[in-house]
Parts: sequence; structure tokens; C-alpha cells
Amino acid sequence: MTSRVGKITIRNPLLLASGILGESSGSMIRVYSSGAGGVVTKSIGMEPRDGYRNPTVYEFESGMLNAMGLPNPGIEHFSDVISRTKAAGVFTVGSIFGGDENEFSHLAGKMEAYGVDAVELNLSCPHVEGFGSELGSSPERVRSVVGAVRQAVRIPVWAKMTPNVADMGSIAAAAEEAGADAIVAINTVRAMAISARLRRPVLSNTYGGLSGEAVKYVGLRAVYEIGKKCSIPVIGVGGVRSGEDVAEYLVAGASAVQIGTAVAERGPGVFGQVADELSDFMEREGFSSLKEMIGIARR
Ligand code: RRO
Repeated sequence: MTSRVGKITIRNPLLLASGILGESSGSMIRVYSSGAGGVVTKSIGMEPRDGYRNPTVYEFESGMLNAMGLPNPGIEHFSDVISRTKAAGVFTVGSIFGGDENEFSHLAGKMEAYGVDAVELNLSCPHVEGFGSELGSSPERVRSVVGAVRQAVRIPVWAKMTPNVADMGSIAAAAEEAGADAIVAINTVRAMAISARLRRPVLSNTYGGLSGEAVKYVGLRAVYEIGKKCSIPVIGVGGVRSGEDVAEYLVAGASAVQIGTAVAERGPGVFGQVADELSDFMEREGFSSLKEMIGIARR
């Protein structure tokens, strides 16, 4: 089950996606003990933020919509969280968001000093002005943020992409050219829920990000498409709920996957279940390593 993402080796290919249980060391340690290969923290910025007012989440049968609004304690208050996850031996990726390349470089430097194993750049939150997909929709801005972070740190730099653009491949290629070590795809799909009875949008922010089962096929398409344009590893995210979902992402070209909404729906035990299902699938289909599966749909 060992997974390689560039120079990094992870005990299995199932990582906790950013935004779910990733703000406290206790919850991340629990996720790791439940069988995750590692965790990605909640996205952390320069200052503490409360996020949007409720309702921030809308759940339905095939997924979830959220507009949390980047709530986080701020980078200066995050050092203890990382020290504790690292002391517990958890493979920890620090997710960060900023408004420009200077903020991203500062945040990445702090995360590196705190001891994270890699940094994930949130270039893709779909509903907060001045952050996320506003930067991540422009190849030039992606190039400048990734390039600046690359200069600022020695740890691996992962760039998390938005699906809400016409051509994800060229944006991922810009990240690779600027020195990213891996591409993470996808963040949530911009969407909204309406209540006909209340005659208004459901989320306080009106727009939010769609995740879960509903977006798996968008994620698979993104991983496949990015793999055609990039030679760095791709980490697949979106709607992973079973071992066979993981296998689909690997065959599409992903080196590892992240799981978010399924953890929110079913709890951290989902990691152990998905890992067992993946092993069973590999045995049934005659695969003896993850490497044999990666990208075979593209060959
Ligand atoms: O905090 C959020 O509202 C949020 C973030 Br940072 C993100 O990257 N993706 C998302 O769906 N929500």
C-alpha cells in the first residue's frame, strides 16, 4: 500500500483532504490512527478569520455544499497544532491561502519551520473574494505564487487546482513550470442551493462549493486531463468513498487521493474501510502494487 508522491513515501495513498477535521491536532491524530496515510490541515492564512455566518453547509444525498469562508486561527496560532501531529508521527501537509505571492511565501516558510512534510497551496477556494480560485484561474498568477513559494522553502510544494476554469491542464502546467512538486485536483465545484419554499438561496454566502459523490466524475476528468499536460504526480480529490473509487483515480493517473466529504459523512473509520476495499480490489484484479495501476487508462 506504500505510495510515492515525488520524493515522498506515504504509508498508504489515502490522505485526509483539507477542510475536514484539519484544524486540531487531536482530530488529525485520530484520523491517522484510523488508517489515513496522512493529513492535510485546514487552509491557514495570515490572520485569524471567523468565516461566513450560518448556514455554511448544506448536505444532501449525493454530496455537500459548503461556503465556510476560510475560517482559521491564523498562522501564528498554528505552530502547536503541527508540533503535536508531528510528535505523534503523522504525515502532515500544511494547507495555506494568501492574497498574493508574498503572503503565500511567508505562510509556507512558517509551515516549514513548524515541521510540516509538505505545503499545499490553496489556489482554488471557489467563493472567497481575493483568494483561492481568483488567483488559481490565471496561469500567470499561479506561476508567480508557486515560483515564489518554491524559492522560499525546501519542502515539497503541492498546488491545489480549481475545476471552475476552462482549461485546468494549462494552469497545472504553469504550476509545474514554476516548480510545483505535485498537483492536487480538485477543490470544490462552484454551485448553489435554492430553497423554493423560503424563496432564497440556502447558504448565507449564496454561492458555495460542491463536493462528494456528485463531483467524482469531474475529479476523474481533471486528473486524466492534467496527467496529459504534466509530468509531476497528481493527487486526486473528489467523491472518493470506496476502494474502487480510489482504483479509478489511480488508473486515471493519480498517485494518491484525498478524502474529505466521506469523512464528514461517515467519520474517520472510512479510511480503514477504503484501504481494505482497495486491497481486495487489487487482489481480485491481479495488481500487486499501486504503481502498476497508476495512469493505465492513459496508455
Ligand atoms: O473555507 C471554505 O469555504 C472553503 C475552502 Br478554504 C476551500 O478551499 N474549498 C471550499 O469548498 N471551501
